[in-house]
Amino acid sequence: MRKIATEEAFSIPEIADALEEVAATPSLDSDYWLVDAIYGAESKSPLRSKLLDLEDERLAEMDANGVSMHLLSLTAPGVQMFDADTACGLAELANDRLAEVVRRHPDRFAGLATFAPHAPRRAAEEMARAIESLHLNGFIVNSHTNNEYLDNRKYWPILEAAEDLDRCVYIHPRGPSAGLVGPFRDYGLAGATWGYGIEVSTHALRLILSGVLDRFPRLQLCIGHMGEAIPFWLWRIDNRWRMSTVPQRGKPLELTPSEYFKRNFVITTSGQENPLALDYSIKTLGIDNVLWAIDHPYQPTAPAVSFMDNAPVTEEEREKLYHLNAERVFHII
Ligand code: 1DF
Ligand code: MN
Repeated sequence: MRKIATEEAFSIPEIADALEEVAATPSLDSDYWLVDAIYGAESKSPLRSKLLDLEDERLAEMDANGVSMHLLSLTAPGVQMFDADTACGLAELANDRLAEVVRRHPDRFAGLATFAPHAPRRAAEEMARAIESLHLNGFIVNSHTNNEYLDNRKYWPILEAAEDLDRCVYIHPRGPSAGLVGPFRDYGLAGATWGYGIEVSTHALRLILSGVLDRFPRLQLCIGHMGEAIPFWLWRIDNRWRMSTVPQRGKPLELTPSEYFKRNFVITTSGQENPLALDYSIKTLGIDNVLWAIDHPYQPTAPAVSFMDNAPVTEEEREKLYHLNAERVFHII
């Protein structure tokens, strides 16, 4: 069975070096800890070289585990901690390199293009180039940029480009934004344990509740980690949205929150290998809305494969989870 993993991280030397510069100046940004741990001068983490490796150990590990393809994306926080000009240049470089490796291994790699949200017009141009000239498969964005979210009108050119190009935007985690991060600063909460999911689920709900999805009804979005807990919460979101003591603000919505979630979002299983959560998500969202992912190199490959090999689904459903849904959503041939 073809196995396409859909949240697989990579980097390029120029961006790793630029993040080493970021690590050299301690800051209050909630991604500083991660950047320092991976790219800091003192770092002994193997992650930097695993992120830079595409054609050696990565392909060998894919082969050893029967993984057909990585849908590659520039690792978090992408270019979103750099100033806008630097970010645009590095995004273009990363997309060029990504397209080259996909061209060398079209059956093993596909790619999500990156862009600099803080330069929205140039981002939209780069998005068009990434699809029309580089033939990449969609987009990745690492949640907030300078503590702002994509529902903000200044980012609408990005949403418009994704909708016009008919390509999905994967909203990947980064640490919580400045206004959200307070209580996450202790105990390592800002990372993947909890903060990443709260950051992305908040972002997704901003897109839903702002009415932006009435303006861009065909926008396709993807979130990882079994939907960042949103599937589990949908009933209550619908219920309280309708009846909340705290009034809804702004334009009335055309659909209920769960209807937007089912219409505009798909989820992946990155780093969530709980069969009950998978079963629940499939029953809540439908089998066509769930895609397999590993989250290489942050999660090991073998357990992600055995999780999906042993998932309590029919073989027809497993085909959808492992590759048919990814082929449809990300235009993978
Ligand atoms: C971690 C997790 C790092 C995920 C990631 O990229 C990442 C982590 C910097 O645990 O440090 O993509 N993740 O998606 O859960
Ligand atoms: Mn990830």
